[in-house]
Amino acid sequence: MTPSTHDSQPEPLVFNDTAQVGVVMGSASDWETMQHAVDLLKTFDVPYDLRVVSAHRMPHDMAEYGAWATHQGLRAIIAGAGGAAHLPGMLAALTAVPVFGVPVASRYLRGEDSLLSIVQMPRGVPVATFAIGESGAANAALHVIANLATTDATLAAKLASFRQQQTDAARAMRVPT
Ligand code: AIR
Repeated sequence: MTPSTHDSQPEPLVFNDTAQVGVVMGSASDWETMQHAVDLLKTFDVPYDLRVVSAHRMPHDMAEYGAWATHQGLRAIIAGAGGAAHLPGMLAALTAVPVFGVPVASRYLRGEDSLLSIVQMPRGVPVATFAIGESGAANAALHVIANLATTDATLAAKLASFRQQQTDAARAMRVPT
């Protein structure tokens, strides 16, 4: 019997086997938000695997991704999605790799739906959930970097310098009167 499109198995995915961190999003339309996470991983030279995985449109791929994340020994997954944002939670269900969830702003509910979908996980399957939008994406990456830095002195030094520059920039701010 020919399987229906819904049941069909995709071709095996091709992953970046040098990745320490996975970055996934439910749609290419999430990229405007999620690029702020990737920019920081690039700045800190953290190797990552980047792809679209939709929990609802690509459920088999999501399961394959979860298995790969475990096999690869990823240190973290940054997962962004909008609306009924089930991707971060389902990845947390599929792998013990820590998941950092980014609620992407949705059109009608402005991301409050995404935030609640990601943050309200059942006990036992945590997702570390960040703010809605680009600040959340950036902070998810910075939090991953801070975790990696606890066992990587070079990364720790880079993070300290990043924080110092941020402090200097804030101190140099003047009220535009
Ligand atoms: N989405 C995609 N599959 C499952 C979900 N929840 C989300 C995407 C995106 C939103 O639906 O993460 O934020 C709209 O996607 P699109 O492709 O219609 O622009």
